[in-house]
Amino acid sequence: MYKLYWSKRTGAFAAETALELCGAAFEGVQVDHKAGAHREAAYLAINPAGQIPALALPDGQLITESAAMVLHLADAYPDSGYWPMDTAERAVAYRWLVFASAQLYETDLRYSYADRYTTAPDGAEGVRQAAHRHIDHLWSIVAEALTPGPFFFGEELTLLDPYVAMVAAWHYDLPRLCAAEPRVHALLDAVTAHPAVGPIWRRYELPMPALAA
Ligand SMILES: N[C@@H](CCC(=O)N[C@@H](CS)C(=O)NCC(=O)O)C(=O)O
Repeated sequence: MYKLYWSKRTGAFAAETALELCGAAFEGVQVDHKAGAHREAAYLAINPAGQIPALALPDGQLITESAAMVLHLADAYPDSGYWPMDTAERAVAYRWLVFASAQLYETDLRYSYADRYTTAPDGAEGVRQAAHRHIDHLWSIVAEALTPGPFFFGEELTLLDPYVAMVAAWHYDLPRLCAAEPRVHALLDAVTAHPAVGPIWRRYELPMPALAA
């Protein structure tokens, strides 16, 4: 059985959604993020980067990085129906999953933890504003790929969609993102309305796009 180290509103949502959609047996271990449990020695032994999520595989191997978890589950459950079978379509799915992890998620970290990205005593606000500007540019790139939508592969939900929707939900001004990028709004609506994904979304207390409109 898998063991997912998770906390509400974190990237663990993407891993848990992938576990559920693939039908993988798992147990969750809640890490008290707000209380700083992710910086304590017990958790640093699991993920030395002090970040959530972490995933223990059924053989005990620990992995970190939310995108790696999604790719592992796509690989371990090839018949789930939630990852493209076609090589060319997989290339597209890899592209946007890595874009979400390396660009969108990382830019979100720049405005969420701006003080980590500067040594200037008054530098954090500038880092935050630059990250806001950059993420809006990145979302305009994603919106082009969501054609016709609502998902990356039309009407077919893949493990990619909840991942990207999760990062959208962390936007510094979600109503503004939804207004500026209707296709991203449509992705959020479709992901949160999905019968298997919506309940996980609500349990992780991610904001509802309808409230943002
Ligand atoms: N690249 C990592 C990023 C993980 C990450 O930054 N998680 C955040 C929560 S969404 C976290 O643990 N932040 C706590 C901290 O950095 O102090 C991944 O995709 O798993």
